[in-house]
Amino acid sequence: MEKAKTIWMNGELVPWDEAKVHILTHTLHYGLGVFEGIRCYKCADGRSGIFRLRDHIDRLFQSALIAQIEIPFSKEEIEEACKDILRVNDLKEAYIRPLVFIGEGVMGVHPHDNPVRVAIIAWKWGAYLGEEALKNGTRAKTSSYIRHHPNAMMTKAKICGNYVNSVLAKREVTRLGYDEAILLDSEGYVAEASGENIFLVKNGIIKTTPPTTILPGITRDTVIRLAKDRGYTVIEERFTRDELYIADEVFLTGTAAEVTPVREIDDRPIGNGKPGKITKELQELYFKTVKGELPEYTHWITYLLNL
Ligand code: PPE
Repeated sequence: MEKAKTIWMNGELVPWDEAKVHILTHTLHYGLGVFEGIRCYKCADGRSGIFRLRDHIDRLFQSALIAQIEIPFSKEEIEEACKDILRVNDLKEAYIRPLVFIGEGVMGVHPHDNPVRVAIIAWKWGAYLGEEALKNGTRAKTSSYIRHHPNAMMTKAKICGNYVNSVLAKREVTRLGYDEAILLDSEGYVAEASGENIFLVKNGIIKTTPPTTILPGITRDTVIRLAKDRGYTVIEERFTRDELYIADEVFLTGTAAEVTPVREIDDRPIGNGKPGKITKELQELYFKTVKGELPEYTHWITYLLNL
């Protein structure tokens, strides 16, 4: 990982190597913290633009509300800090990771009044599943781990501890030689991938899982909008793993993964085993959107000055 110069920690800029926490940090022991993942792209006109910044910050605060963590900064302050961290590190294109965690103090599952801390880190992050996957599609496998039941872990919040489930699933399938894990919900329906939402295309109709046991992805929302604006029918409905096997196309969406085609699931080729037509169209539209090439969607971009 390429280090940047500084990290924003609780309102201050700290050199990368000095951005440390105490070993009694509550979140480190028990996993209750929340985070976001945001991308900034170098846009067509040369300016840098953060994609859907306000929506990500809104979700950060929603995650905190669900997790009952009070963020000691306003949304505006966090937004400004996201912009600052790019500016001071001279990053024109980057992934931004705001992290809200419960600091040192008492141990035990009840954090009492341990301080809430906020860090914002930015670094260069290329294609999440690799350039090859973006172009030719990824190979996925259904994991033996299921996605959380919302009465155990609430998936609408991007809670640190929720990701134990993702790590286990991802490790399981990558050890078997696959690239990405698909997780079913507790009733056996498809939920999402370890760090992405999932879509299928059948006979020209686009389907994705409803926002029940998934993280309601901002990329998912973007792709639904783009598809609907192009006249496609998009259905949010539960489906089973075998519906994926017989789909014409399958793709994953996420800030990190962007729009990644899936060419194989559980050793079955999807369609002809190559990225599908609609997937490619939506992927292209997505990249044009985040790079500010489509005027109708530039309201989603926060352009940075002085870069
Ligand atoms: N589901 C999960 C479980 C998930 O982690 C992500 C994002 C999504 C869906 C898509 O959400 P959105 O980014 O708003 O479209 N995963 C983030 C973290 C990946 C990581 O390995 O870290 C991301 O893409 O930033």
